[in-house]
Amino acid sequence: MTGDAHPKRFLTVGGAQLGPIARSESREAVVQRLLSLLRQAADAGVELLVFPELALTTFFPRWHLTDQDEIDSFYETEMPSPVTQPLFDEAKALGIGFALGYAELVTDEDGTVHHYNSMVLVERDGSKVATFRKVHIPGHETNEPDRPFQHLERYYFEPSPDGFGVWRAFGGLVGMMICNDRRWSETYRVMGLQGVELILCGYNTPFHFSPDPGQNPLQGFHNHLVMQSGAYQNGTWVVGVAKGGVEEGVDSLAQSAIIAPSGQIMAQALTTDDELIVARCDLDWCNNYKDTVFDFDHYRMPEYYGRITEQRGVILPEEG
Ligand code: ING
Repeated sequence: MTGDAHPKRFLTVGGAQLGPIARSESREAVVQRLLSLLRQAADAGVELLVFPELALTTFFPRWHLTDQDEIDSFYETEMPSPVTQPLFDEAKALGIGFALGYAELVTDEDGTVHHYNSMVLVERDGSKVATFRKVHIPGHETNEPDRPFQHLERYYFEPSPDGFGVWRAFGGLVGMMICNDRRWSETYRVMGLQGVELILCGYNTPFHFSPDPGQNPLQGFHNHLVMQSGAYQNGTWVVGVAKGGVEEGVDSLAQSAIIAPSGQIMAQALTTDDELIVARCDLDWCNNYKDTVFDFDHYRMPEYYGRITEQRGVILPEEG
């Protein structure tokens, strides 16, 4: 048979899972770990490598810090900076694109300072595709000393001003989400309605969930449940990459995974440390779902979905 008139769009994707980053660990030392994973990825033929959320420092929202200089020390004011430039340089030299989660401090034109939980996407030629900012900010706003550790993301970060985008890159349609975003079905659908074929996600997920510790043993199940369902219901690949292990005394979920549009897990981390996972992603496989069971234009009924955008919380039915 002659060559296929429409060659399949394969993209070899890597997840660069990180083990713990100590509070005292320098960015230089962390960048060396990222470079090691990048080189492993190059040897494995990876074209796009995904790093976790807040991949340059320890997960500092676990503490209630009050010294502004110390707080600001966890944010990046430029990306790349002299410290992260080596990662950008080596990735470009190797022809590997990457997504990197970091705490972003940005000052806008009128001098307002913003603090975002961000992820930058860089193409294989070293060009910046986009910077995504986390939309769903979990945890709490003020110190709760009764907790074994804090989860003060709502004290340290403001939500994205942009929402969820999808970009033409890596020969396909690529979107991003960060950690808690992955738990909300709207995250996937908003990108699904833009035709997304590959969603990149980083996460830091402590096993202990103070509001309901009964969920603790289910963290791994919930992690894969939401990403597998989001992938299947929108016919997209999903790459979820952890910073896991016991970081500053807090045991955090690893189990990074690369998930196919069918919802099947194609690759999964075995350890709770720095570990590369790889999958050869057939981006055209997305259409097996987008053109059939989830043919949105043919089957969706948005006339009945109004509550999803009109309401934030629950409105109960009238009392009988
Ligand atoms: N971490 C957690 C996450 O969504 C969390 C917060 C944990 C929420 C467990 C609910 C249950 O995975 C971040 N960084 O969002």
